[in-house]
Amino acid sequence: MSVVGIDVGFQNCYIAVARSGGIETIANEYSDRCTPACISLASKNRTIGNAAKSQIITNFKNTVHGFKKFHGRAFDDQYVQGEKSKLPYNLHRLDNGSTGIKVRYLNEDKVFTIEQMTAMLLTKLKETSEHALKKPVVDCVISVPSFFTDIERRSLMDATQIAGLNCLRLINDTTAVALAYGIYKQDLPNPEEKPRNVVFVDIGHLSYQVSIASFNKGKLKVLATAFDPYLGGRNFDELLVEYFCGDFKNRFKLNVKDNPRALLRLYQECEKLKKLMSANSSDLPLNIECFMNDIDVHGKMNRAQFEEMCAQLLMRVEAPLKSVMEQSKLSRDEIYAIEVVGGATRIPAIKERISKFFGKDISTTLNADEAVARGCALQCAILSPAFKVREFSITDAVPFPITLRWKSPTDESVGECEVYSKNHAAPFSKVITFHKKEPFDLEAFYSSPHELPYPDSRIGRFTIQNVVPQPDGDSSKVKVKVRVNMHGIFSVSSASLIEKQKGEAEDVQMETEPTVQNEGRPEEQNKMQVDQEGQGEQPTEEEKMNNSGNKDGDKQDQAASSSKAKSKVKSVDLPIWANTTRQLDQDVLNNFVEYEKKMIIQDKLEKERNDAKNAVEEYVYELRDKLCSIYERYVTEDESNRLTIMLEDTENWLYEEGEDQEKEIYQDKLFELKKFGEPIEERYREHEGRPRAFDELGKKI
Ligand code: ATP
Ligand code: K
Ligand code: MG
Repeated sequence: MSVVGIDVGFQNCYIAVARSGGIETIANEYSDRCTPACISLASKNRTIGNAAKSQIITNFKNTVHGFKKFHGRAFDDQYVQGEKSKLPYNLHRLDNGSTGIKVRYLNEDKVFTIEQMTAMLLTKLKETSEHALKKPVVDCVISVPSFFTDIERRSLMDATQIAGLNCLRLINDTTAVALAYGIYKQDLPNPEEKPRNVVFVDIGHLSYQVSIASFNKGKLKVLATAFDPYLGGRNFDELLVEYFCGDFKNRFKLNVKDNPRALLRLYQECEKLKKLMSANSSDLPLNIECFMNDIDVHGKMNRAQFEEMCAQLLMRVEAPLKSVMEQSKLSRDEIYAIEVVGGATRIPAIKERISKFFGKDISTTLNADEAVARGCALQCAILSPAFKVREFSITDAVPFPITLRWKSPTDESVGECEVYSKNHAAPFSKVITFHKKEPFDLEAFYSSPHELPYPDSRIGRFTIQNVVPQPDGDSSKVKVKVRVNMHGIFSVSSASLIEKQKGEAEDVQMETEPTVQNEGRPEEQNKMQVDQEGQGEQPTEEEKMNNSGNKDGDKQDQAASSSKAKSKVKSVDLPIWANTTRQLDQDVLNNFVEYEKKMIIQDKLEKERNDAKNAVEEYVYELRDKLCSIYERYVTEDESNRLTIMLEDTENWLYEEGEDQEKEIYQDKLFELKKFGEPIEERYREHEGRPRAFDELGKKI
């Protein structure tokens, strides 16, 4: 089993793996630990990561980046439409209304879903980890913004499947960071002591997330989360770009926005400038040669100017901090530390704002770029039976309250109840008891649409099927289990009908109000981290759905349990028909899995073909070089002339007819050349070897 953690960022992805020594962040084939979230589609293959990033300008229409937030979004979504005008590549409405990306691939127009795009990225990250671990990678833990809703999480899970990964957990970014912070701390308070409260801030390229977690020995509990989904490093780049577009228009009469290539270049240069300004407060230059219309442009900026320009953005730093503090009801002096990660927290003005809010210095003890991935790998190690790690229990928080509404086809009565309040512990299961005579619908939705960073509050509709009355015509007791699982995804996981047996109490009510029971975290029952907070295996607490239903519910449960002694209770599993919004059908998903495999093979073949071509080219240069140096003494003039002509022909061929051939053709070509080259090499080796052997011998004598 592989132990891999993947941070899929809006801009940057990181991988951490568990190896014998512990958790390690790994580098890709460019010796870079950061893999850009970028995919470039072309006529023969696709490139992903660093190689794709270098195509952003040259192949801008087919180089896809900045798509993470399209997960689960309709094409008509306001955010999608807003992005559409800014992106150099084309978005496309899919038949089911979701967002697709239209590119030229293998000389055809092709529309990919967002799940497919992220799967491509995951394929790359999977390969990188396989290369590092030298074995197949399937199991992993992947990070997700804490504010991602059900639909966005399901969409990301689909992507993991397309890439052939088994995602053991989608873990919230800030929770992964909290784990990376806590697991190695030796001095956490004992369980019975007051916990240590730490604030975690992650500001990336797109989003800003905050959480507060409380730590005791061996455990962490997320108390509250807050966010600004659209505040990140990108906003600062945009302001710089806006400024220089204006500046270049004034001084050079250039309309940068009309030229996608120039605009993309300006974005890259502005991002570099922004980073430089984090380390330097003096005037800094921005120079781009041959920017547009053969004009070289130059401008400058300093940190003070930049901060003034960004005042509006900087004002937004405070709100999420205020929100988590209010939710947690902690005072500022109860905060032990403020740990910041994410690239954009390197902006000095952002750090200042955070530090000012708390009235104390912030800590940067974690690796700002790698902490999320490391936390993911740690979570994966905890979940892996094959890996020994320190016991550590993680209780996350539900970011948005969830309500369940129920209704029967013939029944007028509609009821609803908030099953998960904001910041309720997660993962967590609950059992709800209904009294029904016929199948009924449960509708799950987020209770407060106004605080949801997503336009649709629906989660899904679940029909509890095969419900029948008891033989005596009474309602049946139906137990429905709902849960927020390891991924932060809601589901109605099972339902069962409790059959009344002979001798059972006769006093069962007709249609009483349902009752809710907390069931804890079944996923973790078999794991080492059994929770200490009363969410363990046993149902501990009973929540009442509705005031009016309280007493009846109680009475009835007592009646049922007291009658248990008299008769056995038989329970029958009921099928559930689930309709969750905008999730890929299984057969569609299967097709995507197959197509991804095809693309992987295509990329591999193309790589082999390219390698074969490069091998010919390299051999030509190498042999030509050696012919007039070390091989000179071992070839006749005639031989040398013939070979030189041959090499020249091959070189010309490579630029013309041989520019684009099958792998075998290149292999044949190389074979032909080697037929001439190798005997020379042989003679050279023999000769070179001889005097040395003689010397050695000489020494011995
Ligand atoms: P998200 O978390 O929003 O999905 P991400 O994880 O890809 O995005 P990060 O890698 O954490 O984002 O951060 C990238 C951002 O940090 C970019 O905007 C980048 O320009 C910015 N950044 C990196 N280094 C610096 C620096 N020294 N100064 C200012 N900004 C920086
Ligand atoms: K990242
Ligand atoms: Mg991030």
